[in-house]
Amino acid sequence: MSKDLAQRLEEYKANGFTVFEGLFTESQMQSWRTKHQELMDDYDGQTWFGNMLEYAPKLMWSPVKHPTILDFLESVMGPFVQLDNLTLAAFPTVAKDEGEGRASGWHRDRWAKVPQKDIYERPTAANAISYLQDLTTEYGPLRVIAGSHRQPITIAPEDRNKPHPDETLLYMKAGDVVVTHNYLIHSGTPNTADGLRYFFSIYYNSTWLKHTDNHSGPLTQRLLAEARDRDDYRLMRLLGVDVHLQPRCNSGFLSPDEARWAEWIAEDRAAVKAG
Ligand SMILES: O=C(O)CCC(=O)C(=O)O
Repeated sequence: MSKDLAQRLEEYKANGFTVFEGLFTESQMQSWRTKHQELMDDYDGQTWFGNMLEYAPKLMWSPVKHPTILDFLESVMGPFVQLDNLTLAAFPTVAKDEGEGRASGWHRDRWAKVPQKDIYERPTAANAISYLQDLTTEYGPLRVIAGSHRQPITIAPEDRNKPHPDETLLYMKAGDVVVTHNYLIHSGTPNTADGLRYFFSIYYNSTWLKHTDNHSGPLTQRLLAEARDRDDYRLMRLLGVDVHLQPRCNSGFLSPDEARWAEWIAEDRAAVKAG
């Protein structure tokens, strides 16, 4: 494991998130904004779109299989990473007196639970979130409660839209990607800027869970067939096919998990056919 990856892992275990700066390019982001505009036009102003891989495989496959994200996630979750859902959304502007000084809504993410005290567990899911504009005060920072992925913190319903005393505000730049642990408590901030606040979420979960997006569409299946042709098990897993699941999930568990994962990751890499 490279030093950088090991440091990130440590940071992620301690805080429940890590930020990769500048992972997506302006031209990628422009193509995603354009696609979002087309979808909004086609679907009566709808602003929230899941299943984006099927809607736009040519634009979306490259961020979903981004090696930096996948290498990190495999170090965190083991080689058991699938795409749960791919969401491109835009939060419209709200009036300043409605939005200022508020959180959009504190929550943990899909497939989480309230953690036990002081215990780090590997995530069952992880969100790779990016924004297609800089998050200024007006566009609304991401709020996180660092360390809440390993504390049984709860928030009363009446406080779920209020700033939290232990929050950290992340003013991410366009193209930065924050990878969060699904037990991490976080919230957006209402958008009081002039333009749409674009939110792009690549949500991964463990291959033994169900996935939320439908990976059976013809365009997604084409990506799966290409991965199969090359014996690219990592890319097949993303799309819901984990041919090693049974032996790897019944390995006896007498060697350290991370050492076993590293062996399996190396085996998967060696199996990929050039092409
Ligand atoms: O709006 C944001 O910045 C975060 C949104 C979010 O966490 C979510 O929709 O799960």
